[in-house]
Amino acid sequence: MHVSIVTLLGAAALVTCQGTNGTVVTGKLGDARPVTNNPVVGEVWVANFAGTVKGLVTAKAAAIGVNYTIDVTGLPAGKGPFKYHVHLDPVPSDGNCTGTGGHLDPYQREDLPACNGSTPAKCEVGDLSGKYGTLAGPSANKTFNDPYSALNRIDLGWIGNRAIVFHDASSARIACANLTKAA
Ligand SMILES: *[C@@H]1O[C@H](CO)[C@@H](O)[C@H](O)[C@H]1NC(C)=O
Ligand SMILES: *[C@@H]1O[C@H](CO)[C@@H](O)[C@H](O)[C@H]1NC(C)=O
Ligand SMILES: *[C@@H]1O[C@H](CO)[C@@H](O)[C@H](O)[C@H]1NC(C)=O
Ligand SMILES: *[C@@H]1O[C@H](CO)[C@@H](O)[C@H](O)[C@H]1NC(C)=O
Ligand SMILES: *[C@@H]1O[C@H](CO)[C@@H](O)[C@H](O)[C@H]1NC(C)=O
Ligand SMILES: [Cu+2]
Repeated sequence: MHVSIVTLLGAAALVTCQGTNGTVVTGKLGDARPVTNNPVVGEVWVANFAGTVKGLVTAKAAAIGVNYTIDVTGLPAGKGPFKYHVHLDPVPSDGNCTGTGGHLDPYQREDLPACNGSTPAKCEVGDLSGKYGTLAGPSANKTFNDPYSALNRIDLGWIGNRAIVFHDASSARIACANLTKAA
């Protein structure tokens, strides 16, 4: 009995470690771990989009991870589906989205193979659209909980003072904004 359960768990672990092409997608530091140490549950951080893409991405500290709301208009017609991520670095003062660097990826999983949303712990922490779905546009109003994002700065999944970036279907960075603590 005990042995067969262990065998089953082992087999399940093997299956979930691999993408459909057989590539191991677990990060070098393992799978992302749920965040249960946010210091202030309910604390709100906001990325304010005021260009063609307009609106707010809100990140609220939850008991486990972060509750995000994507509430934007102006995603350009015909250019979707749109991706959205937490990128490592804040937006340079000139607004150049290239300056935000790559995705927040503290477990060192890297971009490829593509994230499969059915196993979100095996995705880059910052790959929010990979985990929770792309946006069709031209507007979006989407709320989801990401267990692996942190609003505790000592956690690997810390998202504060980084950037939220939207990409079009060609992966071009069409809009970006700093994620800062709401006043
Ligand atoms: C976060 O979202 C979950 C549902 O996904 C909800 O139960 C929880 O109350 C929310 N937490 C906060 C702080 O809003
Ligand atoms: C983003 O925040 C950084 C500081 O973290 C600041 O230097 C930069 O000017 C801000 N970018 C924009 C576009 O406001
Ligand atoms: C944006 O920043 C990147 C480097 O981060 C640079 O290569 C590129 O030339 C910049 N683009 C503009 C329009 O300034
Ligand atoms: C994602 O994982 C699920 C469950 O393992 C699998 O059925 C599905 O085919 C995968 N999707 C892709 C695009 O690989
Ligand atoms: C999203 O929903 C909120 C609350 O219902 C509403 O105030 C907001 O205008 C909606 N945004 C969009 C882009 O539809
Ligand atoms: Cu991105």
